[in-house]
Amino acid sequence: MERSMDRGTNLAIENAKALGLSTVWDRYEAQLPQCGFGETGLCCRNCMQGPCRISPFEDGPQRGVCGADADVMVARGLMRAVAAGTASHGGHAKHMAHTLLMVAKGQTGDYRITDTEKLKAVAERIGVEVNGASIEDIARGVALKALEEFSEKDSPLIWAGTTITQGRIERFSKLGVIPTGIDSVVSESMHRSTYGVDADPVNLLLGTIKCALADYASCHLATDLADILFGTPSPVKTAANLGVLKTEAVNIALHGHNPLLSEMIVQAAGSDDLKIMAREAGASEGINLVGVCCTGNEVMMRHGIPMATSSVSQESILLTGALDAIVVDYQCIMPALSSIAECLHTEIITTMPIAKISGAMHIEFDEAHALEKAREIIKAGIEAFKKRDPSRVKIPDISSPAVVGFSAEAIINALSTINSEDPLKPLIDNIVEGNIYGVCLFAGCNTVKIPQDRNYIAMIKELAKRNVLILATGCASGAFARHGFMSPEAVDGYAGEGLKTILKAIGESAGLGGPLPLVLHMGSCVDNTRAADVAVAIANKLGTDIDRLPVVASAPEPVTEKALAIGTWAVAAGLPTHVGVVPPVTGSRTVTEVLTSSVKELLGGWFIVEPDPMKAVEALYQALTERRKALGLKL
Ligand code: BF8
Repeated sequence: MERSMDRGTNLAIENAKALGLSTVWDRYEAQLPQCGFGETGLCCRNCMQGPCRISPFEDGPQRGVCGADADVMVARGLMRAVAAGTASHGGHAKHMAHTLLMVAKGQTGDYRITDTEKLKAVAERIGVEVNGASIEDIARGVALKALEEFSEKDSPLIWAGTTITQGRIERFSKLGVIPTGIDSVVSESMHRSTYGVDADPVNLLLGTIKCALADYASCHLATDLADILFGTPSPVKTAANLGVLKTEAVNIALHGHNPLLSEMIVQAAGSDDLKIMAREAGASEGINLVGVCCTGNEVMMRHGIPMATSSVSQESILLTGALDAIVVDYQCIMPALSSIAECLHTEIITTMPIAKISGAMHIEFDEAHALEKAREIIKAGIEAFKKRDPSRVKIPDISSPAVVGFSAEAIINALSTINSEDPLKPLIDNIVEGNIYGVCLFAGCNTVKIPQDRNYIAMIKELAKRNVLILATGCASGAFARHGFMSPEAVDGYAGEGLKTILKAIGESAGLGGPLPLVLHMGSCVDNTRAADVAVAIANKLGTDIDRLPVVASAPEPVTEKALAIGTWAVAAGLPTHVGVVPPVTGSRTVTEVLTSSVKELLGGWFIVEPDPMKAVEALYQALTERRKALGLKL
């Protein structure tokens, strides 16, 4: 099977072969055929009487040792996956909240409140007194409220309750799925899915939705606090693909998720003494930072740091032989990086006590001395540069220009240049008229199970041609950026006439000197909530709910438990949500039926499971058409 649609990645794979190194694709092939029980969710290791497997054939065992049937087994497995995803986003959000509190208390001099307007807006939204209060007091109030979100309270999560429509709140209340604590719902999910607790698949699925709503709150919280600390993104020009590495520079990749680390490295890399140190080491172009995965998205949209690669192809950046250090925090970091680095000069630098990798250098990050730690990391990169073997350097000369950084605020700002009184009006009018047939949010990862980027490329070409406005986050952004879809130039090549006209009109009126890019980059995976904010604003303005809007979501190449959590809250938010890889649920007819069909009655959204990208486009387009018809919009 073809491994990637990306030339840069394929060249790096060839380098791996030449060096006798294996990559994610080789390891995947070594695993084939993968276990059919695991693939369908029919394997349980929740107790030591197992592992149990349920036979897909009638004459085999239909229950595990405890008596759990296929439905219970699959529903419990899904709940645990969503809980793991929620724990990850929750951990990220909590880390931000602790740091904001440190800033408010003056316990760290390296972070500061960058966006005071956003701080005040969030404070007002969540009920923290703003009038007459100092910035530090407001920050303290916001941080404390944020930290309260994690344990069990007697009221709904504020970051969910204050950011969604009234209609959603009513639906969720009716179903009893409103979460009252982020960590507590993760803990509840682990409890109810353990041996001998919840054995009703539908009840388990409702619990899974409750957990996913806590995931939504964590993501929103993480985004809000990142904007407060580091600034709300606005459009910035950058580039993507392996060609952003430089032969004559110390190349340091920022990989992982939380901008608390990557922002400090960006700041430290600007210091003159470190730049001089890099030059003295022989790097005439100084220090070159590049991004990988979601923290790459964070620094790309705030500083224009180029994106080298993402998720499934993360090894490729080492295989160029030109990467001197890769600094990581947590999530989506392949342990394999360390074995590749063993054969090259690259320093893998772990920074978090919960995320060490054998063989890697560990420089423990500490928010109280963040800049000092960041400088230490950069110095380690400079030292590694000295060991680089120039004969091994093979940087593919491939990169695409991109314009990124479309936060909800940036979109509203751009729209307000057309109508300052009522910024959403031009967007809504164009949706009504059909210039924009609908909106599709692309999110999620790249998977080894699909030639990298294949689904993204196929789907965007078709949807853009049909005038669907495309938003993207996470590794979906990486895919589009690599292939040039995040550039204004792509508009002429791929957008349908209606979409082209509106992207040009907004881009020019907003002073971008050309159209908006074909894909609006909204950030990292936690930033999926930025897209939700836009949908909520439109729904509220129209006095309707999200499940009636012509808005859909797609994760065409999903991988992680986090992606499952996000997909589940997208469905709960009312969005028809496509996944291009079959999740491990097909062993249960009940679970599959609920998620792909009957959940529609309850929440308005549903999962569209479709590995074929063109069929997925048809299904999403049909969902948009149904909603346009129901609203009486032009077809
Ligand atoms: O949180 S898209 S592979 S990097 S999980 Fe991971 Fe998937 Fe990429 Fe960001 Ni999101």
